Amino acid sequence: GLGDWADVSLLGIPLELGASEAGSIMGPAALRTAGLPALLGEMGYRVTDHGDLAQPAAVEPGLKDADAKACRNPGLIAAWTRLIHDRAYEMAKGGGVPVFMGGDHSLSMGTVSAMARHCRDTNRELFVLWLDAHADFNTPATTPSGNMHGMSMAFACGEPSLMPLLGDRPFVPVPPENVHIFGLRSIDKEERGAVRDKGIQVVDMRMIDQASVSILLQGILEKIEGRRAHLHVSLDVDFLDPSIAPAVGTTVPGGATYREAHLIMEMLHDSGLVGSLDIVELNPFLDERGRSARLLTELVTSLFGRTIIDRPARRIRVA
Ligand code: Z70
Ligand code: MN
Ligand code: MN
Ligand code: MN
Repeated sequence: GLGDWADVSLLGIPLELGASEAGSIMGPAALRTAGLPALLGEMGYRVTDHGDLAQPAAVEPGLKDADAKACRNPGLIAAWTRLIHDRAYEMAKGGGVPVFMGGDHSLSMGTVSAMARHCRDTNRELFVLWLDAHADFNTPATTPSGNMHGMSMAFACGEPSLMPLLGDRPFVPVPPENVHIFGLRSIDKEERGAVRDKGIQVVDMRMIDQASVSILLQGILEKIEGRRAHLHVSLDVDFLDPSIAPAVGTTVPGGATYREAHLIMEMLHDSGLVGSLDIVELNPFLDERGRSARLLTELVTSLFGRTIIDRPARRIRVA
């Protein structure tokens, strides 16, 4: 139920092997430098910082030969996925709200699968809000790049060719109708077909322009409200417009504005539904005087209840 004052568990995931551009390995350090743990502490949360995961050794990924060949770093991504899943699952069991500081978006294979497993244990429905310019719904058979950060949502929904990445851990898929991609503006041809065929819920940028983030997000939250639910938010930096968040490898023009992004975070806070958060694809090597890291930190404090003026208190649900 709703905790009086939730605990927050931070985990740094310095992973960049799922992307082609190096630098997101420094993401957790930049978020710490921007003050994320300290600010949450000052807001009154009990913050436990679990530090950064250490790079694991590659494992045999278990993919079919042709699939492994189509992917970059499959043995290391498999090792990371298992490590992240194990730690994320333990953090969820420990209570409080896990915040995963990436690292590229392939880390969500571990975090989302762990939240799905935790939700099965606790008899909750998992919903995923994927704030991203991309759908990340490629498979080894459809990827144009080989980059596994473009496959994490397909994995979380149970893409069969990717299942061996999780090794012997119990895999619990996210029902595709519980996945809301929000902010989509770049999708590959075959991804588009898969997203449609699977029944993934999509809010694209055109819809945002025509109907506003407020109305569209409210619709999603109303669907989830009143259920035994856990909402996992996966925030890809490229959801934001590159003019306000330049620290990202593949910039896509036409992203969310500063005000849209803050409003989303404020509405998510007030919903009381958020159970866990990924912050991914921050590449500090490409940042301008730390502004992207600082903006992300600000957005996270809005998600955790920072307001412009006093408002009736609502707390994040302890999932
Ligand atoms: C493309 C691919 C992607 C992020 C790029 C791009 C995927 N669909 N994801 N940047 N965060 O290569 O699969
Ligand atoms: Mn992404
Ligand atoms: Mn993206
Ligand atoms: Mn829980």
